[in-house]
Amino acid sequence: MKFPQDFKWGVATASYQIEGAVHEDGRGESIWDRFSRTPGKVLHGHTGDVACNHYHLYREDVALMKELGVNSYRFSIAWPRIYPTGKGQVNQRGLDFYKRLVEELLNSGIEPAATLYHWDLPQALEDQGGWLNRDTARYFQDYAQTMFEQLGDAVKLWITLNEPWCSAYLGYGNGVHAPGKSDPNWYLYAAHHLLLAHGLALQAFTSLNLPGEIGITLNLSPQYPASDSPQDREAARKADGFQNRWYLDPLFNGFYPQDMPEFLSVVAAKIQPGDFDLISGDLDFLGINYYSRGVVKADGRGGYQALPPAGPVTHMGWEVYPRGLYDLLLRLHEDYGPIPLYITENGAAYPDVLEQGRVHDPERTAYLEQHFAQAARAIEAGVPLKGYYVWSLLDNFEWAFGYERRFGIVYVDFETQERIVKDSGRWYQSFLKCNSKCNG
Ligand code: IFM
Repeated sequence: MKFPQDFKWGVATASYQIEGAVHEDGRGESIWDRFSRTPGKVLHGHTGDVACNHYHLYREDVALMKELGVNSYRFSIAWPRIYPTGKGQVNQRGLDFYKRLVEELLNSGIEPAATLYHWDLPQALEDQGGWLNRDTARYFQDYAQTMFEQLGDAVKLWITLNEPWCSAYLGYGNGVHAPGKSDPNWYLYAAHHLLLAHGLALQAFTSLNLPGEIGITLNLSPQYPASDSPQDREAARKADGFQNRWYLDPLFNGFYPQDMPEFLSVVAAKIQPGDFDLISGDLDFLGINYYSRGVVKADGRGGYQALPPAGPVTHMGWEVYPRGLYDLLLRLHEDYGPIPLYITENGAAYPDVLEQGRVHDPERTAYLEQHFAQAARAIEAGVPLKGYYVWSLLDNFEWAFGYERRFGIVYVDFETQERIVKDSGRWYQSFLKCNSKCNG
């Protein structure tokens, strides 16, 4: 596998999934604190109260990254640590945590890549409507501006939002995620305000003339027709519109997909003049979270139906389909490029067990190796792929599944907080060593 010399190889995490320390140093309540404490919302009633205790163990975790040999680390900043109620007075102690983390990374030769929003909205803003309220986008711009001013010299890679589809659809469309609201119209309103928040953050970044780069991360999944019939192809087009184009088109073209009239008529109520100029502001890169594909067929009523996975699946029930990554990268390059691309997440959950101090996870190693190979093929085909972040460094709080789904290349014993590098982590380590020898 050939990768460019300056390729970023990293691991990724997110604040609520690993930090714990939810009551410390003035952090405010987030929607995930509230949601995870609501009975029946998270498997086994798990919460992020302690998670991986990364807030206290971040030095050890950075040392682990150094040992693995990654050159970049994608983490997210918890908005309620910076602004406990989402706005107003900055909480210096919260800010200091990220300054310490960034310093530790830089001293270890690891480049920080910061995501501003990975789903932990301050609960106080949710109490005023959350992402259904247009003002939230303005508060996000203020928070983003604070972070750019405070960390803009040290952090050179910024991601505004992680997976707005999830925040909007799972949070406001079907209620599986915080804040647990469910209404199809609310989904579209929330998505529009999230995109607007992204655009406003981009505007703040540009106005500061900072040295770094800024982008957004989308969870993208190629949608294949179950057959070659015109009906199934049309079904795949619709699924692609819902999953992918509803975000890609406004970001790159400045308008929502015109072939989705039923969505357009709903969202129209929330669009104001100038919104698309902000949303389609110049991106330095696009971040892609790729886990699996979809295969769909026509449902006979003008809609589509997803087929069950045809191949092997991970513990999440997601089909392992490495070829989908190649197809996706080429498609993005053709339809929306040229734009530098990063794989900001890719990885797999398996029901790992600790046996005599080791975790043998050959499926995860195979998953990563096969996906790396598809990324290398895409680069060979001319796609400007600049980096790859494995999800995740640590086993962590997998949202509605609590701690039951393990994505880490490092095993976490949640009783003792001991970290044990899995076989897949060792494999990644030797891949990186070999890669820097062969391509460095
Ligand atoms: O754990 C999540 C992450 O927070 C966002 N992307 C998908 C991962 C696995 O579900």
